[in-house]
Amino acid sequence: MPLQHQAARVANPVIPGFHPDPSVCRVGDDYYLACSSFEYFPGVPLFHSRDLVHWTQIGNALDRPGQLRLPASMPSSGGIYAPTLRHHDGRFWLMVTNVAEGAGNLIVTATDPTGPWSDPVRVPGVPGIDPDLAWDEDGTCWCTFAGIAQVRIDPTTGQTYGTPRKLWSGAPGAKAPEAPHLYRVGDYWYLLIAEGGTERGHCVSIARSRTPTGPFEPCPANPVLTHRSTDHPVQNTGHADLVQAHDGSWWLVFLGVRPRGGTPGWHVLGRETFLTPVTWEDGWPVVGEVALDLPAPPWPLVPGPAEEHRDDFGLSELRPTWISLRDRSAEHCSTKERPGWLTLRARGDSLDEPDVVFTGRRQQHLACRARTLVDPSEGRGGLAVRLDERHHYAVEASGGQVRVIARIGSLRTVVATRPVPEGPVVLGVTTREPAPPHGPCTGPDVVCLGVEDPDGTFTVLAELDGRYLSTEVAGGFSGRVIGMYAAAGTVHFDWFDYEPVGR
Ligand code: 6LW
Repeated sequence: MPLQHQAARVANPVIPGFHPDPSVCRVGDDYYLACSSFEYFPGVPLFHSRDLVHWTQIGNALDRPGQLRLPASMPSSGGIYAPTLRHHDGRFWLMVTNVAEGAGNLIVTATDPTGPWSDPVRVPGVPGIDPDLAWDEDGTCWCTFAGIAQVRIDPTTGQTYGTPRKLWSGAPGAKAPEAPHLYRVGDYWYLLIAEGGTERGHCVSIARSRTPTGPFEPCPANPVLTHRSTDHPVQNTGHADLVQAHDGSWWLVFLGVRPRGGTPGWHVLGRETFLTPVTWEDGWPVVGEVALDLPAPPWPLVPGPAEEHRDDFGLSELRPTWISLRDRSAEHCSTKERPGWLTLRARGDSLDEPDVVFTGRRQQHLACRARTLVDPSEGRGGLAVRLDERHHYAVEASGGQVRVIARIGSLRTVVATRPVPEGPVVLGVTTREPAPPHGPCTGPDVVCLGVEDPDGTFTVLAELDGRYLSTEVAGGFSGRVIGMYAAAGTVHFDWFDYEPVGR
């Protein structure tokens, strides 16, 4: 891999788009990171990096139906929450919660992080979300989870021993002590947590003890990271994980959001993964300033392979960046049925269904453009920007017509229609900044949906306010996903391309 000319500053978020709850570990000079995935299949995106700055998705830990079943009845923002990824004893360990009814906590392992990952081991004795795994010097394993409580565990069998004990709940009165990670650093065990809820009050706090089981002494400088009550462009900073780099320096990965527009501000890409350096003073970590352009780490940068903007669906397996709603059975989603095309077969008649057949990718840039060539001759379907089943914009084709549909809360409306020649048609969506003047009521962005004429001219059929596809409006934990769907019959897609517009 060629080394990039050393840049002075590098872009944050290091993993943009809907990639929350990052958990990171290092094996030699390689770094691995996992995120939450909620109602999408496959679950738990996994990334690799050689420099902590450039991350390439190498797979998804839960990529077989036997590992992950997400029932249609499960609401959006249910499903897979907050993994912990660790390397111990020659193996990768990933513990995560499936909040879908009857599922709970589970552990999967792999010797190669690109997979295969094992079938899940269930952990019924851990009654909370955000499970962490940490091993004592003698090999004893501790599972610490939201609350913050802890129980001894055999991670190979999922057996827990005794009842969970409360450890520390962060600042008195603060809501939602969660996202614990426990580490041995020097003479202390450090318990890193998030608190204040995952919204504007979110923060990161830490406590330490001589033993992994406490008692824990809170850091006098808590919270060690928060952007609450500031006008910093990165808000909701929290849910963090620490890693010591190969040169001995320390770094924090954490989630943050980029709200835009007037007041109260709307973030549309979900919670993203950021990086910042950490130093130690008097045995406590000091979190460096969070910047959208981060001072480059003091080692050669190693960019991964350039991201391919276009997918011609020529491979028998979909790339790991594609995610589908609830499941991805061959009957409903296939690149084999019509080689060189993605074939989606409908189940449910609109994007308003929680388990509509939808396969997409995370919107990772504030301004972007996506297009697809759809053949609707055997059905009805199109291109959508989806936040959840109650918040989405789509441009769809069938029967010689293209229509733009907006669903906002309980309102659904056809915003525009246009006749098109029968046969395959290119549908497109772009997101851009609102035109000036900007005021207190200006939204975060504008979502433009349209169609390309046979001569290649793109016609915008509707320009819609992006705030309605933001977390502040829709609620929940996810972010925008742009993708293809089938709402009736069988719909074929020849290619899909996505690219940032500007930076
Ligand atoms: C996650 C919790 C949180 O389990 O949000 O921001 C929840 N932190 O730790 C869902 O991502």
